[in-house]
Formats: sequence, structure tokens, C-alpha cells
Amino acid sequence: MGARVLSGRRMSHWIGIISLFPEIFGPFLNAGVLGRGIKKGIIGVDLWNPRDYTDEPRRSVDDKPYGGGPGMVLKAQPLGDAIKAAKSDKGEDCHVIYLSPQGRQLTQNMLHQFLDKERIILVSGRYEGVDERLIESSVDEEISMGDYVLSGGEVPAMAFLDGLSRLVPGVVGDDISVENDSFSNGLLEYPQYTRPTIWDGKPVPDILTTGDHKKIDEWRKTQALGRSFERRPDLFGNKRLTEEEKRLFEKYLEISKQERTDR
Ligand code: 4GX
Repeated sequence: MGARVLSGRRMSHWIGIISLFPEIFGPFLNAGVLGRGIKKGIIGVDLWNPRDYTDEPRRSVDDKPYGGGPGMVLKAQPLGDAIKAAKSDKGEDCHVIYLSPQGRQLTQNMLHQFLDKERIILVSGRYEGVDERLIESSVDEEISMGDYVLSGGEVPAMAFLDGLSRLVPGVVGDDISVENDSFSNGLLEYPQYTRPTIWDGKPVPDILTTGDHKKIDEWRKTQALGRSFERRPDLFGNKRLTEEEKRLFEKYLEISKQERTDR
């Protein structure tokens, strides 16, 4: 049976996780922003283990691939029945996501769009993947966390859950605006500093200790623009700059040109 983590009246979003290793999620679901969201009852999370749904005496969940080749493939039946169990508990309109390198790569924009779905089921695969017929019959879309290969979909499921839950209203404190985050404005964030003013011989940039908020704001915007331009030209190229941003970016280019000729 699915281990009920929490269900509450004010719950606005629910995520079901299908995984052969539900125990990996325990501490993760209790920690930090997500843990608080679950405890507050704003987010519900339940886990289902396909091993609990096998129709064989040996309870196997995997088998050799048809056509030969290395490794094992997750059988469609246990996974399919686990998804059915989750849906019969939570409703047929759950949006089912299979985490796999073959999916669309997750972005911050996509996370914002997934907020529209009140109930999502995340399917974590293992081995060489799952029987393709299960994906065709029971999965609405495949989502990837990036172009690298992991040993299972559990860490991608946690990444998805983490990124989504902090956008759910009421989960992150109102004082911390998630709109300020990297990518929400299509740029990387400015660098952060905290006490002491000198650490390891390195001072904090002077401007940040002046108390001149207009100057500080300009400096931060300039840093964000410069960093995005240098480190993520792909992001920067897609960004439409406001008039202020154009002005600050010109200034950034001038300063960095100056710094190069000084050296
Ligand atoms: N972003 N993995 C899926 C099983 C598998 C193997 C082959 C389909 C085809 C991953 C990622 C990821 C590991 C999850 C292999 N499924 N998931 N799993 N990168 O690497 O999402």
C-alpha cells in the first residue's frame, strides 16, 4: 500500500511517487521548505512501490529485454498497477510524468506551468528503462533533468518535487520572493555576501555596505546581466532587455573592457 505522508484540507497540490525505493524519499520529504509545506498541509505526497503490485509469486518487477542485450527492463504490469492504484485513490485526472533522459528537459518555465496541475504522478524507472507499452498506455509525458545518465529516476523525481513545491503559494515564506530567483527574469542571479566584511583577506564589494539602495540595486542588476552574458550566453541570447537593462549592460561591457586593457 502507498505510505500516506500527509493529506490535509488546505492541500492545493498533490504528488504521487512511484518508485522501487520509496525509503530514499523519507528524510527528503521531512527537510526544509518541502518538509514545511507537507507539514502545513499545503502539499501532499504519497509513495507507491511497484513491487507491492506484482502478480507473480516471486514478486519480480524486471525481466530480460526482448531481442536480447544487456541489463533488465521494468515490467509493464507492476508499474501499470501501481499507477492504477494511485489514480483510483486520487482521481483519474492525475498527470503522469515518466522521468527519463528521453524527455523534454525541465526548465523553470515548465515548473510554473506544472503548477496548473493539482495532481501529478512521478514515475521513477530503474535498469535500462521500462517496457515501452507502459509509457504509451499510462504516461502523459516524459521529462528529463539533463543530458546525463543516472541509475534511477528517484533523484530526478526529488528535483522535480523540490522545484515545484517551492513555487506552490504559501510554501516559501512571503518575505522571500520566488520571483527574484535565477531564471524567473531569464537571467542568473547576482552574487551574495554576508558577514564578516573581510573573510580570508577578501573584502565584500564596497557598494554593498554603503546603504545606497539605488546604487546597490543597479550594481546587482549589472552583475546579473554580466554573469548571464559570460556564463550562459544561451540564456542571455533569449532575453529581451528593458531600456534600463540595456543601459546597465552597456556599462558592464565598458567596465569589463576597461578591466581587460588595465591588465
Ligand atoms: N533525467 N534516469 C530513468 C531508466 C531509463 C533508462 C533508459 C528510460 C530509458 C534521468 C535523467 C535518468 C536514469 C531515469 C535511467 N528510462 N531521468 N532511468 N537524466 O538518468 O530524468
